[in-house]
Amino acid sequence: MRHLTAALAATTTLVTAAAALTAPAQAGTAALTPPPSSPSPALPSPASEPPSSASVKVRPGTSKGTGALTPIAGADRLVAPLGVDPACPARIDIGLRSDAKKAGYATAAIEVDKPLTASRAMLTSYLPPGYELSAKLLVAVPPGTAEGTYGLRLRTTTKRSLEVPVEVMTVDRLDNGGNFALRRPVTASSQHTNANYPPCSVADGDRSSNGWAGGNGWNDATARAFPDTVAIALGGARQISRVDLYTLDTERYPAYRYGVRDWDVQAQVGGQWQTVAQVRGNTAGTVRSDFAPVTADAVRVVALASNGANDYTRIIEVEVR
Ligand SMILES: [Ca+2]
Repeated sequence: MRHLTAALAATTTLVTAAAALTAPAQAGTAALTPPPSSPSPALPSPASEPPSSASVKVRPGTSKGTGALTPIAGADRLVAPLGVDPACPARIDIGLRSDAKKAGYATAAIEVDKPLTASRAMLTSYLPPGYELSAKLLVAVPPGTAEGTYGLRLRTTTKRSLEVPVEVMTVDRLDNGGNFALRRPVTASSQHTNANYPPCSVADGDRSSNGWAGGNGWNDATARAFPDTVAIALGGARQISRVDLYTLDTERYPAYRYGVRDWDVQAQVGGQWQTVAQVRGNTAGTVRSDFAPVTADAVRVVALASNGANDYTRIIEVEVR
């Protein structure tokens, strides 16, 4: 069964990678995403796009001609917090670089120490010399996993391997950089039927809109109906005076059309929500709100209006200091 699953995964990957390589003038990192289309009210919501976490990207380069196939990772370690919403697992970019003389199939097996689980068991594609292949890998930490360091390994068919330590720790032990919201529990007024927009993604530590439709931002479920709310528990009473909101903002989906326009920032003080900041008429991707310090155990964003025709609330990240 395991063999069959791997074979199926490999087939799917080959098809997508082959499509990427034949796309004209699209050999860059965005090869697998559709070409940008001009923004118009008729555009479907980005919420209808497939998850980018499932895609494999191919990047051109120059082969050193050594014949080697080298496993690569986007970071030298991965921190995987314990007890977080399973809809927002730890993520890392993994890939393969080919220094072959000729094009061929590049394959790596992906192994992770139990009880952790990885979203794919294999990475494979037809790869020209000098090209790099990359994909997002999700690493899940089951409840009850002991804290500590676990191994994540990429093994190629040419016997090269790369080990990335996965550090499992409680949220309280994370280096949050002063952001009290990081990896804390998130609740939202609604959740899109597409599972790629989970509320927990607004506190996953990833501010980049490039992860949109890949599990890195919240899209509510009630188009043209406001308010929409997303609340983050802070893990205890914290003195706070600043909230940074990152709304959807990419070249294809700019904030002035797809981002949140009007919202209130509220802090829960002594069990009561109080408005500490208001933003109106926003067209930017990032907005910082400073306010007089309050001691709060939760923060919520009350979205009142969005820019653009689809009128969803789309939030990539909320940071609280
Ligand atoms: Ca995020």
